[in-house]
Amino acid sequence: MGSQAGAVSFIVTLPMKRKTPATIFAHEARARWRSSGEGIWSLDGQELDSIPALSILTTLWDQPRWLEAYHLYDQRGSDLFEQICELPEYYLTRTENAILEAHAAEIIADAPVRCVAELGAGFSKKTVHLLTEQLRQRGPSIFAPIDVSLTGLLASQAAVQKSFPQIEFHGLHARYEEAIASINRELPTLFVFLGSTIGNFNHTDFPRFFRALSAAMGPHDFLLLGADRVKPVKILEDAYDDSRGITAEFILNVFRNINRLLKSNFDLGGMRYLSWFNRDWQQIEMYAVAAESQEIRFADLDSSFQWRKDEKILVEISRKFDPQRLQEQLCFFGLAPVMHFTDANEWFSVLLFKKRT
Ligand code: AVI
Repeated sequence: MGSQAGAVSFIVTLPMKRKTPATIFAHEARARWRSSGEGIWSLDGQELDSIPALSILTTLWDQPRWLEAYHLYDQRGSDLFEQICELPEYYLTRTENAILEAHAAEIIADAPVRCVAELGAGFSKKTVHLLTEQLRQRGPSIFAPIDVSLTGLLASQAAVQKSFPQIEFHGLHARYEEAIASINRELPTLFVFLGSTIGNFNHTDFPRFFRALSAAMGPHDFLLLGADRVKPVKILEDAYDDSRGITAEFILNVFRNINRLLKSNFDLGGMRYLSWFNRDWQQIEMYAVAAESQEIRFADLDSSFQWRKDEKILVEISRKFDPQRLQEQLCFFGLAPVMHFTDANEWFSVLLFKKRT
C-alpha cells in the first residue's frame, strides 16, 4: 500500500530486545548478565582475562613459590586433563562415574529440583546420568553449567542440545562465586560439583567457597559433591605420577601457558615434575623443580627472579577427604548431609547435602 499524500509518517525505533531468562537469574542480578549468544550468558563488566596475570605474579613472588591451579587449564591443559581421566592409574573419574551411574535415580529422587547447575562445564558421562534421571523423573528442566571457559560452555551446549533437546540450557560464563550468587534462590536447584575439584582448593579457598555457596543457596537447594578419599599412599601417588608421564606434562604445561600470558621465559626443558602425598596435610602436592638455576624474566613488566637449582614451585594440590568428617565440617556452613554414596573399595564419595533452613 502506497503512503497517502499529506499523511504524517513515523519511524518507530523499537529498543533492541535484550533476551533475559525469566527464572534462572535472581531479580536483582538479572540486569548484570548479557547474552553472549543463544543460551550463553556473561557477566557485564567482568574482565576474566586481566586477573590471571596478577594471580601468577603474586603467588610466584610468595615464599615458597606457588600457583593457583586454574592456570593449568589452557586448551592444551584441558586436553591433557582429558587424557589423565582415561589413565589406568587415575581411578577418580571412572569410580565417580560408576557411583553416579548406579545412584543417579536415587540422587534425583532425593533432590526434587527444577534446575541442575554444574560448577565446571565438562559435559561428561557423569552429567548425562543426572540429566537423564532429571528428565525422566521431573520432565523439562534447566541445565546451567558455570565456567570461565567459553569454549567449554559451547562444547557443553552442543552436547546437551543434541542429547537433551527438552532441557533448557543456560551456560554462565563467570567465576563460580559470582555465578552462583546470581541464580534465583526461588528456583529449586541442585548444585553439582564433581570430580573432587574441591580437593584443588587450598585451605583459604575451601571455606571461602562453601561460605559463598551456602549464602547463595535457596531453601529448596541441594549440593552434590564428589570427593576423593584418603587411601593407601601407593594408590594415591601412582594416580598423580602415571607411567606415561601425562600428569607431569599436564603440570609443567602451566609454564608454557604462563610464558604466553606474561611473556616470560620459563625453560620447560630445565625443570622436572615431582609429586608426593603429604600425610600431615592429607594432600597430593605437585611441584615443578628447577633442574638448573634459571633467571625468569617477564618482558613486559621489567621484573625478574632467580629460580634457583632444586627450588620447587607448588603448582597444584589435591586434597583427600574423610567423608564423615567432610559431612560434619559442611554442617558448619549450613549444609545438612542427605545421602552418601561410595564404591566397593571406598575410594571415592559422592555426597548429597541440603541447604539448612
Ligand atoms: C581436576 N582435579 C580434580 C584433578 C585432581 O585429581 O586433583 C586435577 C589433576 N591434577 C593432576 N591430575 C589430576
